[in-house]
Amino acid sequence: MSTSERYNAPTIEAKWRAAWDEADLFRTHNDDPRPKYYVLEMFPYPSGRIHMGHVRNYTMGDVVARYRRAKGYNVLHPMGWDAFGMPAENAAMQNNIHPREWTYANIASMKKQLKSMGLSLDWSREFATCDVDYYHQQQRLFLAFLKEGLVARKTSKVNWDPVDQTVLANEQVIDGRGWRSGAQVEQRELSQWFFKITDYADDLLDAIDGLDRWPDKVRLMQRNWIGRSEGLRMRFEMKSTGPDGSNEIEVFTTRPDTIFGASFVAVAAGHPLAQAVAAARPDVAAFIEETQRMGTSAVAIESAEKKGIDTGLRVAHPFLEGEVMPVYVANFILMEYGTGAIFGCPAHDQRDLDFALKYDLPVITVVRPNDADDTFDVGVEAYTGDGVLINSHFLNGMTIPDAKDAIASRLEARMLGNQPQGERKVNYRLRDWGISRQRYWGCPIPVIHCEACGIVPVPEDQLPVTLPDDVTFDVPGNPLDRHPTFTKVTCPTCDGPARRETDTMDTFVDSSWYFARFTAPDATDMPIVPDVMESWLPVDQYIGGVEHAILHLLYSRFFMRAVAKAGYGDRPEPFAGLFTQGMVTHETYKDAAGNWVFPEEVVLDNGAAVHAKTGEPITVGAVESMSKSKKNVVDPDEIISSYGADTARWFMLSDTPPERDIEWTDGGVDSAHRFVQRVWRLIGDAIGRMEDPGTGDGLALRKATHASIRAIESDIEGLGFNRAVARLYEWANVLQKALADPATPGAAIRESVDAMIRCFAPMMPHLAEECWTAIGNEGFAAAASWPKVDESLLVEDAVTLPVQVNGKKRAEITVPKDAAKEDIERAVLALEDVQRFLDGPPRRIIVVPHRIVNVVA
Ligand code: ANZ
Ligand code: ZN
Repeated sequence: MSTSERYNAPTIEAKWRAAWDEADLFRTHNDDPRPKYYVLEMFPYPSGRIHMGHVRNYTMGDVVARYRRAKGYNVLHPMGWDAFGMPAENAAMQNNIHPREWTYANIASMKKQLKSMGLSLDWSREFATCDVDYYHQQQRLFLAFLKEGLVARKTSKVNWDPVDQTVLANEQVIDGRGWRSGAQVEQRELSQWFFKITDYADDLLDAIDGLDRWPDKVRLMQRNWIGRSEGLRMRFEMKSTGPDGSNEIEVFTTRPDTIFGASFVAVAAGHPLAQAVAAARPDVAAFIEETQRMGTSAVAIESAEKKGIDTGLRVAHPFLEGEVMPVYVANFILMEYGTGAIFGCPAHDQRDLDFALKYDLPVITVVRPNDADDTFDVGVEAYTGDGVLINSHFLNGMTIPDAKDAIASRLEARMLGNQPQGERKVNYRLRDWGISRQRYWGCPIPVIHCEACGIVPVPEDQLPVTLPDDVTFDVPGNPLDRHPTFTKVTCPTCDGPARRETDTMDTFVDSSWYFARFTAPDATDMPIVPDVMESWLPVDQYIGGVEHAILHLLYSRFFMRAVAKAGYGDRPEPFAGLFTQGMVTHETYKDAAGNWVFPEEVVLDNGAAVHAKTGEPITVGAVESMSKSKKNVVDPDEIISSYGADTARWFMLSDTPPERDIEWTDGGVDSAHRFVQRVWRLIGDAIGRMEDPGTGDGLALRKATHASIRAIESDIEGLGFNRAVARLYEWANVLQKALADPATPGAAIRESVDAMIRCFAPMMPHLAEECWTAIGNEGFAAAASWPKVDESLLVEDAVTLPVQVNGKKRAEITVPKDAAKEDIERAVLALEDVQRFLDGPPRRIIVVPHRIVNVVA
């Protein structure tokens, strides 16, 4: 095919995808002797259609996969489906379609879409977590964990939605009501299954230090989630016996140094003492009810007004003879943390201060900043910084750590009743992982309840416990509960009648080991083949959304520790490298009536936005993450079928650093598409010149070629895709200039073109194949090696320019001496150190050749 024709992406792309499939190019073999590289993108939930977030995520992963393949690695790049979960059941309820049917139909259509992106995936390893084969193996893992003592059955308080008949997470309780049903949520005691992730709290925390290819923010989020705090458990003596018969209240504090600033004690609404007081005090009972209705999510607690009610009980101050403090029930104390009780020191804790101001409790400053004097007094803002103790008797003049130590030592040495009054204690915010869900569309928990024998694991030879097909969704609740035969079983131990567990597993369980299963997806006799898993893990590069920064990653880290304990291979850290990509954003549009309008329905009329059909004016709103509810979405299918996948991929990689949000604009897509066409023409022009002897040495072009290869490889390795893209624009300009010069020898042109195709192949793989064939190369560009850099050509011919933003030097950039202004501009804007100071496009860029670049933000 001649390159003088316009490049017809949709047709050409389909041809190459068929050719790759035909050649089975991306199938990975476990016994391949080359060094391994495992790149993985977080697998999608089969909602039905891919969105631009997927396109961005999978494009990045594909660039890495294709690059590493070219570098000689045996690359594992698999794909599957995170396929259990509520949406399938909702669809069943609303549309009367079986969750299985709905899910597999969605998988089929999304797979088609993913295929149209030209991703170099090993589809032979594909599975869905709702495949019986997968959840069978997951049941095996559950039983292995159970055997190892990593699973516990505990009763716990849960938020119960009486209409949907299901447990709700704290986040699903909004103003005391279920997020879906709107029903008043009840607190219920429920027996549930837990994975004992807290056994690994210290290990999970300590090992974060070793995750040096994870973003700092994610490591911090994990640390905070585990929330290790060193403190003191201390007991306050009550002045009179409580209605529950208690004579003391135990609190957990991380600031025992502030004890002389204590002015009250408070317990959680769920604390036994509060419950006992409520029995005789309707006002306390009403307060407790109100508090529990508010919901117990951290956000609800942080944002609610700090309120309490005096129980009338009093406790003695441990160091001030005769001093007593009131005991409150307060709405900001969590029952699930520490002991569910605190002492309040208003001067040094904002919540306590808000509370004290409301209820007129004393505020005694006991720590002053290092640079203040002893008259320091907090006003309406608690002082939580470093400092020196004041107003604190024997602690006066001490640092905070010394004072903490002094109080701990004294209380440890003093008896209250027959135990020391204080005990140093490490507390974790991390809770055991409750995995029970009262739902149908999940992995059945493989146990049986027998009156005589108790909990009996389903024997290995009776696995898998499969989900029955004949279920109904016409009434709320778990269909498994009311299934006539699923629940009725014979006890494997005593042969008596027994009942099958009807809870299914949290879908986070499914995604906690799929990356390990990809290494040997067809193993039927075990979930994970240890030596195969160990040969592939850790994943070298994991890419996904930051919304999974906590739970999914932490659960997976726990899981691999549990897997090791269960004897399935020792790779405690599943992800060596983690990258969290930014969102895809778009302008939002509203019509005169205030309804959201899709971008495709908006056209410009004399510069003003109007509705394409009705012509009525459209208000252009903020640029926000694409979301169905605001309709500011662009369908990947539309883009791919009209411009081709390479355009979509190129756009996703251009201009914006991958960790930042990228704004989807028509202009951006057009310019990506123009570049695809331009490369095609450029290669065509080059073909006509490749046999020319030329009169020059071609050295300038050769140097530019090799400098570009080196830059692009380091950009891709650092996941700086936008910088690699900028390099390719620059390179195309250099090549174009060289072509215009009749002195340039064909050999240098051939070298440059050949290398350029190899370098953009990871990003625009279809165009690469077409160009590859056009210049007469054999085989596939996708199977070609990365070009070798001739180091001797890398020296000189480059200048380093300082880059200023608003007059301040922020970066440096090295460019070819004869680089075009627009290339320098593009390269400068791609610099992270420049991006950081920009809030959108700059107002002006001034390039003074060979001297300096000035960006006006
Ligand atoms: C007295 C005190 C004085 C406190 C002071 C803080 C500042 P972290 O770091 O998160 O572990 N606390 C303890 N248990 C609680 C519960 N169940 N619900 C709500 N708050 C609770 O925080 C520990 C601190 O949080 C503890 O130290 C306690 O208040 C409070 F100037 O004790 B502190
Ligand atoms: Zn039995």
